[in-house]
Parts: sequence; C-alpha cells; structure tokens
Amino acid sequence: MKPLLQLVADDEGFAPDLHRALRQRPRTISPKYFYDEAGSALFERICELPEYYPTRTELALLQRHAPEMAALIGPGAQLIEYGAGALRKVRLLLAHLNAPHSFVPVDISGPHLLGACRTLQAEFPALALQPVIADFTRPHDLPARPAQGRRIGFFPGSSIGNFAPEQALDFLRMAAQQLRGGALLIGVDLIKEPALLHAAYNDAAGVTAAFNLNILARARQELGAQIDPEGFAHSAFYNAPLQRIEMHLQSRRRQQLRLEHRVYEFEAGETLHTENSYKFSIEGFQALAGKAGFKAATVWTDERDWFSLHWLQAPD
Ligand code: AVI
Repeated sequence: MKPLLQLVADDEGFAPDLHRALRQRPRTISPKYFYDEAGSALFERICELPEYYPTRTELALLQRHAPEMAALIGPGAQLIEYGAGALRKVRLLLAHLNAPHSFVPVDISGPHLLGACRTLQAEFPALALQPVIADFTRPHDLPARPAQGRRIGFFPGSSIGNFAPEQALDFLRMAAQQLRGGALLIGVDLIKEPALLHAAYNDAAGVTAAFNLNILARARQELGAQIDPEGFAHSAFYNAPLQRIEMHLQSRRRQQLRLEHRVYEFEAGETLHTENSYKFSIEGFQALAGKAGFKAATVWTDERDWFSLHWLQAPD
C-alpha cells in the first residue's frame, strides 16, 4: 500500500531528547519513545491484560453502539483516525458505515500502518483507503475533503490522556479546524477507584513494567548507552490531585548512566518520568473540548462508568 502523504516532520530524535531529559529536573521524557517494535508489541499485550480494562471496555462500547454511531456519522463520510495503530477498533465502525467516502488512518509508524491497511483492505475491498504517514500531533496535510459527506475524526484508546493538558487542548483545537462541519468520536478514560487504576498500570505479569523499561533497552541497543538493566525499577501510581497515572523509571541505587560522551548521575530513588495518563470526569472532558470549539453531544459509557466515548460536534 502506497502512502498518500509522507510528512514525518521529525523533531530532535531519541538521542538529543534523552540527553535533554537527563539534564533537566525533574527528568522527563516523551512516552512516544515507548513505541519501537518491541514496545508496540508489549503495548498490544497490555491491551489483553486482565487488569488493563480500557481496551476491552472501549471495544465493548463500540460493539454495542456502532449502529448508532454510524447513523451519526452519516453517509459519504471521510473518516480520519488519529494515531491509527493496528486499526482494530475502527473495523467495528466501518462495518456499519453507509457508503463512506474514504478512510484516512494517520500514524507515524509507516511499516506498521501500511501492514494494517493491507489487512483492512482485504476485509473491506470497496473501501477507499488513504493512509497518511505523519505525526498527527504536528501540523500535517490530509487528502481533500469530500464534496458531499463530512469529515469525521476518530481518536480511540484515551490516548488524549497521554498529553499534558495544554497539549490536549492544542490537539483538540487542531482537530476542530480539520473537522470543521463534522465531528470527533473520541475515547476517554474516566476517574475511578485508585486501586483499579493502580492495578491496570502494575499488572501481575509485569508486562507494563517491561513496556516502561523498554525505553532503557532502546537506549542501550540504539544509542549504545551504558545502563545497568537491573538498575531501574518500574514505578506507576495514581496522582489524585492531578488526576493522572504517572509512570517512572526509578533508580534502585546510586549509579551512573553513560550516553554518548556524557555521564549522568542518579541518586537512589531518583526517577526518569516516562508517562502521564490523565483520567477525566465526563464534565471535565466536555469542558476541555468546549474550549477547543467542540460542542459536546452524545456520550456513551459502560455500566461501571469506567470509560467513555464522546461524540463532539466540530465548529462550522
Ligand atoms: C496509549 N495509552 C492510552 C496507554 C495508557 O493507558 O495511558 C499507554 C499505557 N501505558 C501503560 N499502560 C498503557
């Protein structure tokens, strides 16, 4: 499958970003560095874990409400999926859509996206598929709007929760412009009992720990960094005042980490902050979307109010 657009306006790259992360206090690196091939495979395993409720809860919501969602999307739509990944969830929508104009999955990982598109095309031979390889959080071009139908955005998985609040607002503002006259269907994880959140990010099988520690494995393999693989531990906890799960790599002892020509000191207990996963109330998320220009319409939740899918109308 040939990509329509290749617009990976990459930023600094892993080595400079890791140096910057290690120089600053608190030490923080973007969670995007989780997702090399090994990290993406670990994330797929996380989605299957008994403790990790978001994926299965959202899939169940999509399964249950797809006909209603498809009716809201309407005929002739151009469906844009942000951060498309494996294209598992969108199938549930596509199966119910009325004569879609096209499906435009946007993802930074070209080989992964094109492989997923080939499988999808075999399942939906009549679907016009226009993959765009780009970082959807940065300015990117999309194929032209359909003359008749509307543009509808799809952003499942509560990946919005991995953005800092101001980045989340920037993304929503960008989406509101791209989707003018259409709508956004977005998955949002909800605030809940901290013990449930804690379990979801500290699974018994240790898959989330391996996912977190994979950043260090990457640094060793790709950048030749000298790091004791046993020297850091996975740490994930719910920060209630900030309504977010924080993931860190915590130094087990005083040690040094060598990266290229630099040596960085870690005290025992010191951390490299690798990810935030914000949790929202329905009203809180609707207020955020409202600031970006969206009008909150329908929201679907499960019986336990663990996860939500929001239908947000974009401005005209
Ligand atoms: C991709 N994202 C929504 C996941 C989350 O829950 O924040 C990433 C993840 N991190 C640890 N487990 C899953």
